[in-house]
Amino acid sequence: MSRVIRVGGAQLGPIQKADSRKLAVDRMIVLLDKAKDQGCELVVFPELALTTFFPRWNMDDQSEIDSYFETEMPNEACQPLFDRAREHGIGFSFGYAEITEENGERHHYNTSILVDKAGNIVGTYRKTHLPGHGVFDPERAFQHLEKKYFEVGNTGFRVWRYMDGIFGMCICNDRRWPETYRVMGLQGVEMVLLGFNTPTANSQRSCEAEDLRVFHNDLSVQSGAYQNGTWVVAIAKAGNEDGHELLGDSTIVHPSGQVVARTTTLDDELIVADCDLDECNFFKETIFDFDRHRRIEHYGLISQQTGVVRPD
Ligand code: ING
Repeated sequence: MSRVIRVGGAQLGPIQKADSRKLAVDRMIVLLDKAKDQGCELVVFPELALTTFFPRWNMDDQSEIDSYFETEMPNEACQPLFDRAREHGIGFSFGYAEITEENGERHHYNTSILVDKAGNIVGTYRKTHLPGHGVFDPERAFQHLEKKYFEVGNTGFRVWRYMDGIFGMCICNDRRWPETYRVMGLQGVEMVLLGFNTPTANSQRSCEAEDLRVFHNDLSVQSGAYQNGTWVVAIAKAGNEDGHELLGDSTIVHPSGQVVARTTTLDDELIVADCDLDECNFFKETIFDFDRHRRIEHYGLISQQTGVVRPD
């Protein structure tokens, strides 16, 4: 038996600070139509897909900061995307900046949602690993203020039964941390959907070459896929946003760790792959049969200790 899903990775090119959400959604709909034409059932969009990557800008006025966030989903700007996806019978995921009220308090998260073919939001994930810094850093070539604008997510790494499989989500920097995939792997995840906005330059090491960024991007998602016997769909917002370059290199990765599809531009670009969820089984039942091979009695430090404690 095979459980093949034709998956589309919908990379977005740059979104400028001055661009409207409508422009972003219109571009997403064009990619959705292309995905329909190619028979896709599921489309994965990037992190913060509705706006520019605003954590690169230092802002102190909360109303200016909040202007990049959505207070409800779907909302007027996004409804056309939900409508077109439902017309096409396509499920999708995308990332956005979320303001939510919890116990009378407003919270700000870097969020991704999973939407089914009928247009229902079946899963919400809020970014756990927030990279960068929480206050303006004059030493950096450019800012990366995710710790200033977002709270650490309160969902953890969940999975959902969806489209005949077990699906999970994470966001951008999460993909660099093995714990991200392992927690989902321990829940049987068969496809991890993630978006990213990754600067091609290292704000703290200007000499770092772009190909090292590509290498680290591939290394992170390929190892996550292989070590947990899961597909990984990792989709960028790419290109030059107001003078700041974002990495492309969107990929669809097989449970073997092999890349089966990769973008070649820094613009709106759809990659497509037929992903058989049953391809996960061999890896989950042999080399990464967690129940047979893992030795949790030796893993305690991973969840008991945050930073490094060196021997005297
Ligand atoms: N962006 C980057 C990412 O993790 C980063 C931040 C880049 C951290 C390179 C470390 C090295 O891909 C987001 N949005 O997390």
